[in-house]
Amino acid sequence: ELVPVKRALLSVFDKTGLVDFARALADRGVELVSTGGSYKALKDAGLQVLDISEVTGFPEIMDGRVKTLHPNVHGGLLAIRDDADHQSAMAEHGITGIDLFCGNLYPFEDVVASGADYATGIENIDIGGPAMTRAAAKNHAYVTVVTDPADYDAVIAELDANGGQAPVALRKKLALKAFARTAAYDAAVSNWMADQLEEATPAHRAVGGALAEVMRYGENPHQTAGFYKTGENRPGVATATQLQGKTLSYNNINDTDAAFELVSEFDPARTSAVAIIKHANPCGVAEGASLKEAYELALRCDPVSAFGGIVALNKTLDAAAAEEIVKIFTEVIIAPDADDAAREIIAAKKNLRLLVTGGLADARAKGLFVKSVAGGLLVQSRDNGVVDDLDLKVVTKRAPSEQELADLKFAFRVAKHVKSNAIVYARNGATVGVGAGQMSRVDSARIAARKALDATEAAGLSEPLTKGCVVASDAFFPFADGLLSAAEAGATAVIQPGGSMRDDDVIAAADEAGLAMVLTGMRHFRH
Ligand code: 93A
Repeated sequence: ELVPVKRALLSVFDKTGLVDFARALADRGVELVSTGGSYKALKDAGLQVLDISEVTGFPEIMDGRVKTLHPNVHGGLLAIRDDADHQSAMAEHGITGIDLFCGNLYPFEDVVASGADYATGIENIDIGGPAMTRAAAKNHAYVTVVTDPADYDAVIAELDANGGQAPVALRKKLALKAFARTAAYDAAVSNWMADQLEEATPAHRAVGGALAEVMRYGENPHQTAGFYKTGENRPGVATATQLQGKTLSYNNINDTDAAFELVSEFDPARTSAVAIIKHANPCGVAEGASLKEAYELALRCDPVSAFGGIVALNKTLDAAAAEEIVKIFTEVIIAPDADDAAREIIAAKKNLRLLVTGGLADARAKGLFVKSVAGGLLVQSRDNGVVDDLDLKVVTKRAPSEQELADLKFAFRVAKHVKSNAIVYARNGATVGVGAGQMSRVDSARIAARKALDATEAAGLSEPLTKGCVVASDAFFPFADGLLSAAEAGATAVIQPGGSMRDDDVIAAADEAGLAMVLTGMRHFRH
């Protein structure tokens, strides 16, 4: 159950805490072995340490590509200590057992996220590190593998609590963490390689990731759940830093992702934008001259649903917006960053989670979307279609005005993120009614109109918010009815993919109602 730790091999890229950890090991009589840069750091700190080349009897070659890939290293990590054959192999070849491996890898994910070129990406694929990590993790019956500086103190504490020996529970737990790390690392390498290929398809990509967190429960309390991270270093809910608040639940993560992906569609150089999400659907999205204004307009769309929602912003959260947001109960705020004044305002709400991502998601990024079905996984490429890139065709007698066109694009951008059937009413860069997730498009249109009336009433306006609004549909109108119900509500312009057998009828009905209609040629189903 307990194994002594006599020799440790340390080979880390991230040298955080290395010297203190190594010193603590040395103080407990552990012999230290280390590689190039790590060796130097330890030597400089005055520790007694053996260079890896003295273990391998081989110099570091090929710019460091081969420094630890040697039987003396891997034999020392993999030997079954109480197996006679393994013992004699060690004796015959002069292999000394390595009882603790401390390593972290070349920062491949960070390097490719910073836009490194192909050759730099390739050079940052660590080979020796994962090999040692996996060897040590496989042989956790005898070896302790430490892959995270955050665990250094706990490892020393465990050794002290067990007379300098490593307990089996610790070794197992750390081995699991080590395999999760190498799995995520290889997934990141695989996904980056796939991104480099023009024709990347799911077949080229690593599906899945490493378990990063076990959650209290899933979508419902009787379901178990975990958060798996692919290791892709893109701004979003999986890589965000949580500055405060309770831990995120399964539903929080799902909704926060939907919120941030949506708000990331709005270029911060052009506009301030806010999305409020409930149950993965937007209940209000708006652009504004400031985040505060955008938030107020987004909230106006459906103030009842916004209660307990998720708020995503496309720019650094400022105090003015923060002050508005904390006025009602909100579960999560996610933004590229938050300034000090805003952080202070949010800090007064202890439970409110604040996440910062360091940037926006790239709406055009390739990626995978995975969904499970009984006995299988459905995998498709991410919906990275952006309305700005589409060839919009005016099909009605009347062309949309400039303001209508801006609103049409806005509405279609939002509709992409609404569960099908999606109908979005928008006016002056703000949603005024969202119809989501209905089995018939005409029902979604009616619900959107109904919600716009509610919002009008809640805002105490005399003129309906739908007057002069535009309408977006995520897929074609199969009949004119949905479109006419939108016109009846006050819409003057329509954006939809087109492609129905009855497009001609729908266009004729639009003309008759004096609507301007634009076809995108791209559908945004989201089921
Ligand atoms: O280039 S490698 O794949 N070849 C190796 O043999 C090797 N051994 C350790 N990279 C290798 N490493 C990595 O070097 C470790 O995973 C760690 O990230 C880094 C430590 O190097 P140094 O101690 O010289 O700073």
